[in-house]
Amino acid sequence: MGSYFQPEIETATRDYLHAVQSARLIRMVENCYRNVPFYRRQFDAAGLLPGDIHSIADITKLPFTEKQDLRDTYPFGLFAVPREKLVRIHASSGTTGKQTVVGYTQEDVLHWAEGAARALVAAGATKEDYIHVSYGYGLFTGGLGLHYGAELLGATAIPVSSGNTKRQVQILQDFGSNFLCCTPSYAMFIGETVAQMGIDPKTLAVRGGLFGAEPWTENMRRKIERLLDIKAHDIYGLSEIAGPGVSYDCKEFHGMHICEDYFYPEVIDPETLKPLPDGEFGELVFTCIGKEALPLVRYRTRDISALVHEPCGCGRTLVRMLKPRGRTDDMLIIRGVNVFPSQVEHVILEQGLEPNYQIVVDRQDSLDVMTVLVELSDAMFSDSVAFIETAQARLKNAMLSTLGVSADIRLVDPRSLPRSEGKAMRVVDRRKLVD
Ligand code: DLL
Repeated sequence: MGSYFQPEIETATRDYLHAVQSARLIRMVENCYRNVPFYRRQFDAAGLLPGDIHSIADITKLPFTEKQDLRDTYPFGLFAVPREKLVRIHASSGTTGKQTVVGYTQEDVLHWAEGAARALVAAGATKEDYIHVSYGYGLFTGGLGLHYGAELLGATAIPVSSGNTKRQVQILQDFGSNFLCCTPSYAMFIGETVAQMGIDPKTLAVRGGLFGAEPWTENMRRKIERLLDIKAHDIYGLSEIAGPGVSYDCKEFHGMHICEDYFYPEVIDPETLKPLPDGEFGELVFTCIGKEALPLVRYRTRDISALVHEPCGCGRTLVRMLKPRGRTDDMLIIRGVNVFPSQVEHVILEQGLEPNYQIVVDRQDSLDVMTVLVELSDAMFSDSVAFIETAQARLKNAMLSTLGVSADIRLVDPRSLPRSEGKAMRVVDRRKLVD
């Protein structure tokens, strides 16, 4: 048994949770129908009225929402509250340079912070602790998400943000940070830097970490734990639902407990769209039953996971999701940043180059490295070396400003990239994610 941030919810009975979920779903559906024209149209098309929803068991009557719906209504079209009720906007990258924009009311920020605080406590943090946040601060939800969670807990947030790894280590050492929050690949890099700087991790005060925003494995968990001499906890979230803290590891490390009082989960077969039983892997779907500003209905995350309702040794009754195994779409996560191959293609075309390209992703010194190979056209091939170098530099800058993550660019000879007779093999992902 451990301690909980909100035991009344985290250890509630199923009946109590169902009652909370049912009441919130009914309120949410009314809110959507009244305030979001998109949902009114969807419900009308399905012949549904808010009065048809009586309990959480009726959730399967509702239509699904997809990322495309957010794009089609960019930027604020799915918001259910007037502007004066919004207190925060975040965004994540999209396919054609357009971002997926999400908004929060004061209540929404509080509930999100509660999720992050639950995650911190489940990892063993208390109000006595220094929480070192190395997720990026900005439109990405990682930094501010853990930051608000730490403050709500009453712990001390250290908003370091990402980058400048030696300085990160210096701060860990000098401030005596107790918990480290960053992507698992960055945690590995920080761990390796600690070793390079000749520091014995046992001399650091850091006891645990909350690592997420990208898929990682049990093997990587063991490596990080060894490198930093800590317990490495997984934390999951997505901007559309809330940031980090939608679900989190407890001390049992058998799946992440979902804040199902706010984010109701289902796992469906992505082909038939039918719900799957416990333990079966499929596409994770969330309904934001407790959210005011962006109450998404049955949002298809594209993440592949499975649900487990069995009781957990930690005493929490909240359902668990198993470590995400990948995605049903082609989205890549490079150093925590979401990148779609179509976005890369868009930049290449914008720069007047041919759409014959390949994206190679590798891991060097625990960090993701993305290289984009782009074929020169015959005309460009005959140009001077200086011209080609300028084109390469321009493309590199354009990639960074559109994707938000840097890419190495290699302009290659015409017709030198492999052609495919079926689907183009645009991505070569050399990162090993299997244990
Ligand atoms: O990555 C929010 C977050 C920040 C989560 C910090 C955890 C820690 P997005 O940028 O919108 O939001 O990306 C969401 O990242 O659909 C998953 O594919 C992936 N993802 C997030 N957490 C995990 C995790 C943030 N723990 C997308 N394991 C999601 C595997 C994860 N994949």
